[in-house]
Amino acid sequence: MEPSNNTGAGAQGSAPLDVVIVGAGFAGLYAVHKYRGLGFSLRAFEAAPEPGGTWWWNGYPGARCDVESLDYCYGFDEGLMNEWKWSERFATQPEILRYVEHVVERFDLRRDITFNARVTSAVWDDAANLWTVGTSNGERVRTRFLVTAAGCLSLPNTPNFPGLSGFKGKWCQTSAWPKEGVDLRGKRVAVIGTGSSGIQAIPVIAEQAAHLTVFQRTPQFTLPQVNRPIDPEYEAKVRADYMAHRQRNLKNPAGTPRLLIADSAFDLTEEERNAAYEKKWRSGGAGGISAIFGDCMKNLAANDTAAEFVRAKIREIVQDPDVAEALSPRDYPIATKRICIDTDYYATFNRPNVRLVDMRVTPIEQITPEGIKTPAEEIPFDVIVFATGFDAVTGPLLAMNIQGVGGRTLKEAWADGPHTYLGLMVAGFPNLLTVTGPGSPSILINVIVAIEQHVNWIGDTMVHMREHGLSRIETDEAAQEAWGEEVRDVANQTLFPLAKSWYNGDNIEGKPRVFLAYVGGYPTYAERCEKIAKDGYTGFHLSAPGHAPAREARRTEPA
Ligand code: NA7
Repeated sequence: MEPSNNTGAGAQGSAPLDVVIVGAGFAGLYAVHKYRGLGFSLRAFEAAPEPGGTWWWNGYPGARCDVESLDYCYGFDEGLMNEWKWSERFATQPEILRYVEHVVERFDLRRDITFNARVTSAVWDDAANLWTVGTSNGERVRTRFLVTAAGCLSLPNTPNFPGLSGFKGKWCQTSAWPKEGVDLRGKRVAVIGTGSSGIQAIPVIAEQAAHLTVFQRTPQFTLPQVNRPIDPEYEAKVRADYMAHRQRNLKNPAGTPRLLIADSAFDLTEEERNAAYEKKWRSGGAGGISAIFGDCMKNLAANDTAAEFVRAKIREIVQDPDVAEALSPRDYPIATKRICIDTDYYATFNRPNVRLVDMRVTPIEQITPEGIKTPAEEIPFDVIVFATGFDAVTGPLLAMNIQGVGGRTLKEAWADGPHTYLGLMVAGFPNLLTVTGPGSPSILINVIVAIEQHVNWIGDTMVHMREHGLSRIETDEAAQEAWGEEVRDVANQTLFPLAKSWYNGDNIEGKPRVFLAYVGGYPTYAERCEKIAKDGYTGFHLSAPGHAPAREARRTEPA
């Protein structure tokens, strides 16, 4: 691991930095590249020893992206797009990390990143108009702008089952998978949790373990991923004009290729509709069964046609009708919990070494030294795998101990749930810019598209401020309340609020129930951000309170 060339920059007694970036995942890496290229002095801090963010931590068996490789990559540099070749339709976690490493090398990003350094505090100094950022390795640096790129799914939902500390076997989490790996061969393994991570891991673990028991609290809808080596014909078509492909995607709500075939599921006969679902089921790809018809996420009856199609598939695949029924979601509309895509998930329950425990019938009472106890039995295990997800979107921001104007903490400001303007700023926290923050499209779209738009918008804003001698940007309560209402309104026009889901914060005890993302789609959101900037930053206040103007632009184009 290369040390940061930048160690010590921004420390007390030296000139403050222009920007501190929190995180070196996809968002942080692009921010380092972009802002360096714009001539800002900067440092990034990353908790992990290597770049990659959530992809670095989530190394569980079967970890794989659920957006197609040709789309789940940066679009800011045509050379990078053209030179990197993906091997599979959906990249594995190791291949994504190889891509990340390539990007880091290509743009020489390592020198501005300090690894093994978690940001543990950020305190706003209203007189100096600066943030002081503290890290777990004991550094204190001052910076004009604080840009959080800490990821939406990066703070694990740590299991707190009674008795866990006394468990004599090994336990681990998909979200922090041991780098040395976990030998599951011949072991009695439990997996708790059946979200995307559990659903990807379960079929792979079933092949390794002597016996696998899956503890399911809520059944999930999942569709076949139909992963395969990249189709050379499709790849050639995309690569013939990769940038144009990317631009076309940006016109679609999710920032990925368009799947819509009709405004309503009822525009087609039942036979035609099921044929469309069947085609989607067979062709695989991102979980877009909900994107085929325009009313799937708005009309319960339309949604149920897709849900019932998948339930029929479960009955067809799973041999034991009781297990099939236990695996069939019935109490929330399809895709209102993040839809999963899998390789042989439902079929895995036909294996003789796999068993499903329905926690709605027999919940986990406690972990014992030997295994897991339910009201019906105690099951012995050698390994327990927690695939219990994340404190999504707000968790990583709140964990940083951010203190804004007057010492008010972000925790206090968000006691009743997150309040932001555009998911980018919070009233009372000047010069704090949150990449893919709550209230932005983030988790509902191809997140790399969301990241690039935010990083670019923030970069343009910092340049605008520099050019106009401005050093402080903030939003106000009125702007963020209006935005919050809009985010709520668009969510309430959909079926999303009907599910108990991490989208609403339901998975974390005590977390206020707020829909965490903007459902209005990428194009509407991005246009709004552009218009706001063009109109003179409506809803933001830009000023230069008692400070020398920011430095003149130093344009150093990246290599
Ligand atoms: P998810 O989707 O939040 O899934 C977590 C799973 O763990 C889900 O099935 C939960 O059940 C279950 N869970 C959580 N806490 C418990 C407890 N205490 N007991 C039993 N079961 C529990 O996280 P993933 O990591 O799978 O995926 C997150 C995202 O990463 C995914 O959407 C993709 O975008 C990539 P629940 O449904 O809450 O009843």
